[in-house]
Amino acid sequence: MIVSLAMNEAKLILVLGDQLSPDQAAIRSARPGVDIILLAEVDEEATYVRHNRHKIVFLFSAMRHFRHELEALGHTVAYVGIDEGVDRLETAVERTLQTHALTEVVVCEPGEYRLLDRIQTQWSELLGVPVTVLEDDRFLASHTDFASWAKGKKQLRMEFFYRKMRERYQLLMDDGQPAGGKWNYDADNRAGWRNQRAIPERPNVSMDAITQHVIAQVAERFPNNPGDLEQFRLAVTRTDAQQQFDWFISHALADFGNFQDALVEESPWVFHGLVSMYINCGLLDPLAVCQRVEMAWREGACSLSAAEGFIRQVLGWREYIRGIYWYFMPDYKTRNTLNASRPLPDFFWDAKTDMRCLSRAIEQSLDHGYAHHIQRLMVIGNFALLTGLDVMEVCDWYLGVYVDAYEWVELPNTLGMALYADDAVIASKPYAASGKYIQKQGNHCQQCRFKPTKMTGPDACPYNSLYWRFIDKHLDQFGGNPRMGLITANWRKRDPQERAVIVDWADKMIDEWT
Ligand code: FAD
Ligand code: DLZ
Repeated sequence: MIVSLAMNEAKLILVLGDQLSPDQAAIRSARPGVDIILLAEVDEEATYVRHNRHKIVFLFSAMRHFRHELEALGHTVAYVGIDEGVDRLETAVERTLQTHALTEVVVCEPGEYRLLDRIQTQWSELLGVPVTVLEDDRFLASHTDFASWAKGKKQLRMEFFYRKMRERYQLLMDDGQPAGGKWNYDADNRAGWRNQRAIPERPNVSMDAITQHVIAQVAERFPNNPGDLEQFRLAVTRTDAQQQFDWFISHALADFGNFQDALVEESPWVFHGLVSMYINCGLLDPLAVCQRVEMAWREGACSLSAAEGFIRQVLGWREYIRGIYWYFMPDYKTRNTLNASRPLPDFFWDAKTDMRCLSRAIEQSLDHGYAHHIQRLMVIGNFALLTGLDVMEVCDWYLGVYVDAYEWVELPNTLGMALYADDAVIASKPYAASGKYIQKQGNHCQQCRFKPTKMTGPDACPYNSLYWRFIDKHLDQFGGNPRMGLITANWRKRDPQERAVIVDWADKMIDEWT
């Protein structure tokens, strides 16, 4: 008797907007016909940073489609739409508990500390029922895996973590050795763009009535957020996301390797995968994506350096970044190694700057919610690093503006990798570069009024003097870093008057922007 009562006690399974996988832990625990699955579009999640409208449309439409996917699997779904004006997730949960006889809440752990902390410390008391948080096992390294790898190590370098992951998942391995005899083909992934290839047109994703309705709602509710909704082209179902990925395999993967770091005036996407948004919200599975890329290489559809370059990003960087986030939070978010505190220039919100590379990268980030890695790291991030922009303001910008951004992945990439603010956990030296690097990687400089060959003066590329000012400002700090030794020694050798002119010029520009 007791057993059957317990069996009939129904649970509320809360599914967050980035947990849209039918086999995630909380949904696996759901009993069709007994438990209720709740999906809720709520004000707080839509406004805690200034999200790109593409991100909001993408998630709301994907959530609405996921509801139908769950119902087709026999689940009962309670759905709260944004027009119901529910303030936050706990309110949606509370209401559902009141309208159904439910005795427990189950949720797969969220990807942001702010939410996990609140659920773990407040929800049970607030809601009056037990709340169970299940580990998110859609990732390929669990918290325990990462912690046991990290334990006792002085430096947590991605490369060594990645090798372990390759062995564990037997990706690109032949007889216990890395395929081709090398673990990493990064040196083959850095070609600059000189119009070597035609860049294929991305296929259109068909837009159904659900997405059109969400676009209208979001346009009305979020009139001042970035995002040109006329250009919304993202897949919102598992099938369409898979089709986008299949297109990448057939049309772009072969060139992805060579041009991974290229900066291209004509195309925001170049040969990139455009899959982070789908993997991060659960429409694509990270292991399946890697296995498919390995298969493409084994079938001769791409080079080993292309396949390895891609798998390194997903199996290596993505898992490593997530490991770092949970290993060091909440302290990680408070770090600011270089004491950067300048306010964000206005052009972060309208892309109106004459620096062509920066303007293009910001413009497409605002319009589409997408920029590829080198734009995020070496154009926008590099500018923020050199200028000393406030770490939290920059992080909030990245968290809002990109369709694929959740704090577990945004924060270590921005605060750690781009801004060198995490006490050198991720990067052993700052990813700082002058205009020369940007010129080498692409063709923006040809359209730019600034000259990468000039250091100061109205037509000098600002990245040049900003770079040397940055070195000058942190000379003592960087002087002790063996990887920065040559650069700092070169700077010290320069004529003090010449140095002062460069630093003053950079200071003047920074004062104008911030
Ligand atoms: P591709 O170039 O095709 O790469 C394939 C996949 O590898 C990506 O889809 C992604 O899943 C994974 N990947 C590659 N690099 C990283 C990385 N450093 N960290 C995690 N995954 C990686 N990625 C996000 O998913 N969300 C973010 O909020 C985010 N913020 C970033 C902020 C900064 C400052 C930087 C430098 C990088 C950030 N990245 C972020 C990583 C990377 O830039 C994006 O994953 C990538 O640009 C997504 O485009 P894509 O799918 O075309 O990637
Ligand atoms: C990003 C986002 C947005 C815009 N809106 C919602 C929402 O209304 N409901 C929801 O469940 N999730 C949303 N999300 C994703 C969450 O912010 C995300 O689940 C947490 O930040 C944890 O990663």
